[in-house]
Amino acid sequence: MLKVEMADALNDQIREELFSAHLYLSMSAYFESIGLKGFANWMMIQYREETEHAMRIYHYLVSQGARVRLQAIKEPQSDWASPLEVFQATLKHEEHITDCINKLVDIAEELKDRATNNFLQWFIDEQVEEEENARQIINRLKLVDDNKNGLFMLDKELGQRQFVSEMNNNNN
Ligand code: OFO
Repeated sequence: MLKVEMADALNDQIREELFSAHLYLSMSAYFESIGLKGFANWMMIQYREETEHAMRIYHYLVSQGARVRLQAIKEPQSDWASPLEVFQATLKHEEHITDCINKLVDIAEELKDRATNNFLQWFIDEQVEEEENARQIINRLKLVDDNKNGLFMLDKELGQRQFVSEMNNNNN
C-alpha cells in the first residue's frame, strides 16, 4: 500500500508526463506546418512514448491499490522560431522532467518505499536517454546551420524513427 504523499507525487507525475505528450504533439504539428515531415514523425513518436510513461505510472498506482486522479494539463507552446529552438526547448523540458523524477526518488527514499524506488529506476535510465537524444539532435542542427540540404537529410533520417512500445502486454 502506498503512502498518501507518494501516491500524490506519482499522480502529479502523470500530469507532467501527459503535459510532455501534449508538448511534443504540439511540436509535431509545428513541424508539419513548416513541411518537415521527418521531424514531425520524430515528435509524434515522442508523444506516444510520453503517453506510455504516464500509463506506466497509472498502472503502478492501480497495482498498489492507490487512486489515480487525473489533473488539468496546461496548454503547450505552439510556435517556435526554428527547429533548433524546438530541440533546445525539448532539452530544457527533459531536464525539468529529470528533476521531477529525482524528487520522486527522494520521496520514496524518505518514506523507505522500496517498491516505488525500484519502479522509478526505469525512469532514471529513461531520462538519461531522453536528454541524450535531444542533445544529439541539437548538435546536428548546429552543424547543419542554415544549409537546406543538410536539413533535408536530417529530416529524412528522423522520418525513419519508429515507435516501439516499451510496455509489456500486462500493462497495456
Ligand atoms: Fe517521460 O520522458 Fe520525456 O518527458
